Amino acid sequence: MQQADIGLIGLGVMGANLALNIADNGYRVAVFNRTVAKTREFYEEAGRLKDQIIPCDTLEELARSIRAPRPIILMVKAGEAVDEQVAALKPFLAKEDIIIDAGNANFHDTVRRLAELGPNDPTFVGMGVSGGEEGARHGPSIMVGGTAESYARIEPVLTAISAKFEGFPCSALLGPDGAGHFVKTIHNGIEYADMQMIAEVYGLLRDGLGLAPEAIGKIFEKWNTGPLNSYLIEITAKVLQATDRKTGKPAVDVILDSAGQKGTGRWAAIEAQMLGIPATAIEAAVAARSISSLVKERSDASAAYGELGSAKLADKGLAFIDALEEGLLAGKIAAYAQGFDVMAGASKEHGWNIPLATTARIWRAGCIIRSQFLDEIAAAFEGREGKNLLLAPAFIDRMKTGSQSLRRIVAEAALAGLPTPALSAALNYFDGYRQARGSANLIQAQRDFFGAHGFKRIGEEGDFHGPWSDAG
Ligand code: NBP
Repeated sequence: MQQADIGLIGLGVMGANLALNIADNGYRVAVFNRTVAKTREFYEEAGRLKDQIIPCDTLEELARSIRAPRPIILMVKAGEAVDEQVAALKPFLAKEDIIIDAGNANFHDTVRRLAELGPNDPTFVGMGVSGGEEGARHGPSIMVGGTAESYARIEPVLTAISAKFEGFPCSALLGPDGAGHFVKTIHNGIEYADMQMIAEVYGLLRDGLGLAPEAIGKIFEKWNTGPLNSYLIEITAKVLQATDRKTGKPAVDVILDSAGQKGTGRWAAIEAQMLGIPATAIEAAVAARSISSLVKERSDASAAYGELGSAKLADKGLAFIDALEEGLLAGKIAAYAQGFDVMAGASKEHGWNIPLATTARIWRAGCIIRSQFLDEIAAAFEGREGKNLLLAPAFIDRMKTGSQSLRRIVAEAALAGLPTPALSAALNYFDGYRQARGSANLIQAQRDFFGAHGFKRIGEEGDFHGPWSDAG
């Protein structure tokens, strides 16, 4: 039998769809799943693509079914499952083979896995994949970390299966070892912030303006034709206009207000903190999910405190809805500026050389945060890699007006007692970032007072101590 071009382990939601995508693009793919029955089921349901698929019951059979040197994609649960699969696979692989971990790995694990490989072990590539089930099947965004040689060998298949933005493939090598998984982590962090800000605006429209889901859905639908145009706004419009089959009520009204998280958003916030780079909108979004999970406590607190704000927005004019659109975009710009800054910082710290313009480019299609807006971000980073997005001329103009709307909606929401953690964080980041003289002079003085940490003086080199003992 003709051998496969590539192997894939893990036929869950993502793996099965990725395998079909590979087969659909004319490549022969050998597949293996821990639960063998799933492999058979997958193969039987592959329809016209069956000829391109080689189902394997063992890893040995999988290795034998792929033409050497073998590229093998791992699409299993992140964590121990990856270590187990790598260990189980190694005896059947050669030095020239490549194991590609396509799950949502923590980049520290990717770096460790690479370091653990011996001189005769296969190469390891850490590959972030975004786009969910649909993306995996018809074109995800693919963020690769590895050597240029490994990427050159897998590039044709990755280019073929990736999403395309105006013909441009959304797959790229973003740096060595953990760079691809790191970028995927930050992608997810930005996704958290984006989703949270959208949810906050929905909350203001629902609780502040008293609009029904369908009407809010129509507003998002309209926004999706403007500068906010994106996959997340598009699905939000659809979700808000969907009806629950069981009750006939709007679907969102029967869904518990408690959002889960698998950890990638939290990793993004942790990495930002570790690097000392502000990512407050991402952090706020992660914390908002944690607060959302406190269903019983929130209910108790609601009863204990009652309404402290007006609970309704004072400004109910149509202009306020326009301000929400512009403010949401401004919040989004600040959140993306943070995410890209974290990538620039990590790139420097780990010597990755992550190309930010390319990263924005491969997020324009296929992934969950895909949007036209990312095309503008890519253009903004062209020739000014590593600089904060808020200093890009095109974004300065936008933020000058957009921040005023963001300020207005955050202020109104605060007076109404309605939470906007991510939008507020974005606004405060923007205001802090553009303040030439902040208030940290006092922090320096306090630190020197209680810990003799010393401080820097304006316009003078060296460390100084304050006259605190004179102050009594
Ligand atoms: P699923 O839960 O649908 O599938 C998990 C797969 O991992 C199954 O094939 C399962 O095999 C296999 N597996 C597990 Br669980 N433990 C294993 C082990 N110890 N050894 C070997 N195989 C094991 O997950 P999924 O949604 O397809 O996600 C796969 C990866 O892709 C994860 O890292 C996830 O974070 C990432 N990801 C998911 C999405 C998404 O939208 N779902 C998007 C982007 C990335 P079994 O059939 O024997 O249980």
